[in-house]
Amino acid sequence: MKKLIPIFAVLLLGLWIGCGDDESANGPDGPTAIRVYADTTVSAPTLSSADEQVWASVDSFRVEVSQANSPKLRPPEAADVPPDIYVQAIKKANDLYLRLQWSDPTFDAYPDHFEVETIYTGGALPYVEFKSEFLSVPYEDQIFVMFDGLPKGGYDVWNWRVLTTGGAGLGKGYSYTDTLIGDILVEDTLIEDAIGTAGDSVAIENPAISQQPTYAHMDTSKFDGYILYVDSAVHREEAIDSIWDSQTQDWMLIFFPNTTGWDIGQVVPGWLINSNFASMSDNERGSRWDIKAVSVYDNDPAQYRVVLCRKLNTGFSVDEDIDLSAVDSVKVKIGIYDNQEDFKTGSPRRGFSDDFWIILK
Ligand SMILES: [Ca+2]
Ligand SMILES: [Ca+2]
Repeated sequence: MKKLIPIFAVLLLGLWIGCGDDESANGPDGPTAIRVYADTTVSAPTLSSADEQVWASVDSFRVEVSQANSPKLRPPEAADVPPDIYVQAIKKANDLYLRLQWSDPTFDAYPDHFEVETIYTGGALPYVEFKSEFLSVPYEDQIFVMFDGLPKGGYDVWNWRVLTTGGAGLGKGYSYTDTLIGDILVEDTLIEDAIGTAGDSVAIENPAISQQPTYAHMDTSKFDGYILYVDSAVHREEAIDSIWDSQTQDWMLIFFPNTTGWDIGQVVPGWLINSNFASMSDNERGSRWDIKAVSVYDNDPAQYRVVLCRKLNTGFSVDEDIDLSAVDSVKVKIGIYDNQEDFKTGSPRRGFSDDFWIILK
């Protein structure tokens, strides 16, 4: 009986693709359009992992990525971006789930960070001095999923970044409008969606004082993760231990720069991540943080797998969020950024996918 299940699933899918081909005027606009069919038959992902079993039975669609796609680089540069991205979609109840899979040779999750530069010993307590890497290193790995067709023109954008949104289990909402001459981008605006009642404190910069981090993980040198959660952080003026100094006959407070075990070059993250946002209500998160996310980075092969989920209709202003419950299909493109920041003019390490359609009904 078990063997019959995949066959049945394939038959069902075939029937359903057949239905999809009878698209109305609202649907795909040509024979070459890439169509990503949102599976409505499987159960809803729980977002416990980017590799949940439910995705194994959902068709994966290959979409090409190129620097030649709009918005183009300004001026044109040779792009070193993955040639493609694989897209899966599930529509369930009021939610759209996208699973995106693309190659990236480097896990870049340390935008703006601190590194151990000098370790002083010989005093009553050791002392570790850091240097900040706020300008010399670029940014982080990120993607932009752009839904074409906002009521006033432009795109509804889901932006996922490996640390400053993904660390909190979220993607960030924007709207984007562009002005093209021919197909060359001359002007554009990327505007953050409105915040909710909880504000915007998903990722807060770890303040640098004379290049020293204000916060480190409470495990100090033992911490080797890339996400420093607010709840696990300790302030540099917050004592984490004390020892009896027999010379001064007094207690000496120990702060994180006085702890042992640090290595030269060891990293302290430059951002504090608020882990509470993903469990907040819609109104607390607001339109800006209405996308939930779960991700994994694998080294072999080097690739990201990211699942994003947002309500088809968030109920927030239609100026900010496209209402996907009202359409049969939606035109989408995806920007892939390998450790890059600049959305508008781009760089050699960013490219956009071909346009493709997600078929929702
Ligand atoms: Ca990368
Ligand atoms: Ca939004």
